Amino acid sequence: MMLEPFVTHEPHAKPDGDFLDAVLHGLSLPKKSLPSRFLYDAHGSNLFEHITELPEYYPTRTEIGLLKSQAREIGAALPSGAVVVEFGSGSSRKTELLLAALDRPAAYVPIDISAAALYPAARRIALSFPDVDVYPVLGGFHDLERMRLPLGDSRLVGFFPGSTIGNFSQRAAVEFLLSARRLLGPGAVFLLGVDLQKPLDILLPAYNDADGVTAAFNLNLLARINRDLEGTFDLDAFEHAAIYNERHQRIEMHLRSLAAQSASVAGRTFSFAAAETIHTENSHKYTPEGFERLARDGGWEVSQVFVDKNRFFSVQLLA
Ligand code: AVJ
Repeated sequence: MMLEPFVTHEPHAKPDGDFLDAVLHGLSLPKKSLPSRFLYDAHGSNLFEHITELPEYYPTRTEIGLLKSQAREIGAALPSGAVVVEFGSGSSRKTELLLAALDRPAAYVPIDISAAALYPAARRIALSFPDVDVYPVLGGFHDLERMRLPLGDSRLVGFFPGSTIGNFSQRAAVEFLLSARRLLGPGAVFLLGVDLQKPLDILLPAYNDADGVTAAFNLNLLARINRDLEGTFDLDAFEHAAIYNERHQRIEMHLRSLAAQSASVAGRTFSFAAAETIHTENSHKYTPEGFERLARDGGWEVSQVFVDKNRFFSVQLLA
């Protein structure tokens, strides 16, 4: 379709200049950790796409199943002529399902930090939904505060699928919800994918798949450090570990050192004891009550919850 409706905003997004700072900082902490957003370089994003197709990884297919099978109910709960604002839109794969469920959606505002993901996906949506105006916005979650939507409308529908909110700490999740509230305004609603607590025999294999794709995804972070930051990590000397932290009700991904060793990054050396880990990701699992509290702390009220028949995953409508 035409590119006329595309409005490109000044990119607030920092390039990967902060990768080095984050790695030097994270490896200097008494408990080593690295921010999970760095897992998603081009190679990591491909590996994650592969993860979403694994038999053990239930979240993506369950959420897509929900958006399809309950499309009528979801559509009925949302305003007609909606303006959909998606946070971290990536490939916008689930967006088509939401737009198809809505009554005459007016506009789509995908927000993503990766221009390479944002613009092709925005163009694809514009082509498949000729009546929807598409306004891609290049930016990250930290830019939300400074963003201004060019729409000033009361039919705003925020969209944040994938249970990405589960990767945030409690505090970051509350701050994100408050920012989204400020950006979208008091009349808006917000549709989020939220992963639910479930037995460990389902949960653990989802993050420890038999083919080792999740292991490759996790270890790619060290490969990326070697590639981009003159790192000297021996990839065979670390293993992927995913554990359930009962106290924090979350899956944690770690990279565990198989021996006492050291590795350097941009000329700085870090030592690792045998079995010491680098914490690389959290994926919180919620109870409906727990998420309700979180939403309230973030300035929203849960108005409707859509779940699959196994109660593995939820799509939550906040108002
Ligand atoms: C895309 C961040 C929601 O936490 O389940 C998948 C990322 N990490 N396997 C998740 C992930 C390991 C995924 N999120």
